[in-house]
Amino acid sequence: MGWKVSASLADRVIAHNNSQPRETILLVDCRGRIFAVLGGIPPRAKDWEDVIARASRAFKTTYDASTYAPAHLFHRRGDYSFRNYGFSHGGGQVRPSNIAITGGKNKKAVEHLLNDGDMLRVAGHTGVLFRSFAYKMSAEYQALLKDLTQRDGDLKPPPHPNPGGGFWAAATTNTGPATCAKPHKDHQNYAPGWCAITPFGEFNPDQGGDLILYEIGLRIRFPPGATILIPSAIITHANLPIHPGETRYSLVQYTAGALFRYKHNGFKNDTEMEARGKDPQERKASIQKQEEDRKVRQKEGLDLYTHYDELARGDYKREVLGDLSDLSDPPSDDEKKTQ
Ligand SMILES: O=C(O)CCC(=O)C(=O)O
Ligand SMILES: [Fe+2]
Repeated sequence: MGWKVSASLADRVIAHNNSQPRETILLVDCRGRIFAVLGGIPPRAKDWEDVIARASRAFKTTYDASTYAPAHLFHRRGDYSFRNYGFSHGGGQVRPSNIAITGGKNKKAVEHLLNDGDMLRVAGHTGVLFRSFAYKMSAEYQALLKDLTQRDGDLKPPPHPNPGGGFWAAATTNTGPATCAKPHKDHQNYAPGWCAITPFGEFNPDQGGDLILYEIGLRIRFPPGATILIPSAIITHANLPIHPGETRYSLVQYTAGALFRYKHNGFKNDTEMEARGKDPQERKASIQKQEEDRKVRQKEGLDLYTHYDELARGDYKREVLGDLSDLSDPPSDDEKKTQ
């Protein structure tokens, strides 16, 4: 493998966690916002090991049945095969569209993988984690998916166990066979949003495959079947290499930031917005407004994270406590009586 973790980063490793993958670990920032979740495996699913073993075989079958262009074998994120499925926006497109897949056999193979019953259970579990620990954010994702698919019936997100119940507009199937990502950010993803990463395959998680989060200096043990949700557009992440002969695959569920912008622009792309009004002054004002809007939206984006205080008080939907920006304690029962 062509990279390694620098000594200075290794020094900053403060967690080698998930040794009990049935536990969920929340990463909380200095303002109490839950900005990432080490979701582990579903605590009550006794058969999860079998689910993941079968899904891992389905990844191998998909890899064997597919052909890959060089760009899907050697790329910014590493030297391993991958295929994206779902819909996205950008690259000068007028409106969102399904991600093109070259070759009928390749399309069938990836569709077969994502529709596999065990993969659907994984998709269901990741959705539960998203909903539980970032309810407002997950609701935005779900609303976006609904709005876009209702406007354009041709758009097909990855399958979900409850039809119409999914969150992410696209999925990357990293078919390896030795998926080890180099340090990167997925800058096209919605910036504050979460992507969900689940590894599969036959590798020893005590000796490789760990997920490194650079800016926060964490190395996280990442066994097959565990799920981690991170803002992958803003945190540089990578995997430790695995041993020769081992296999590692992963499923990454994500939504492109351009889809949120398209909705925010009233279902228009950025270029259409900028072109509004032929008068140069008008156009300049429109672009400036868009920039200002973007800053407001960045702040609004951060507000979509659940605060740990809210969760600790049972308010996972962030509806009971309202604005917690001053982080003060809620009034006690006695105080409430005198108010
Ligand atoms: O497989 C992983 O753990 C990470 C994969 C990843 O970051 C990606 O595909 O963008
Ligand atoms: Fe990534």
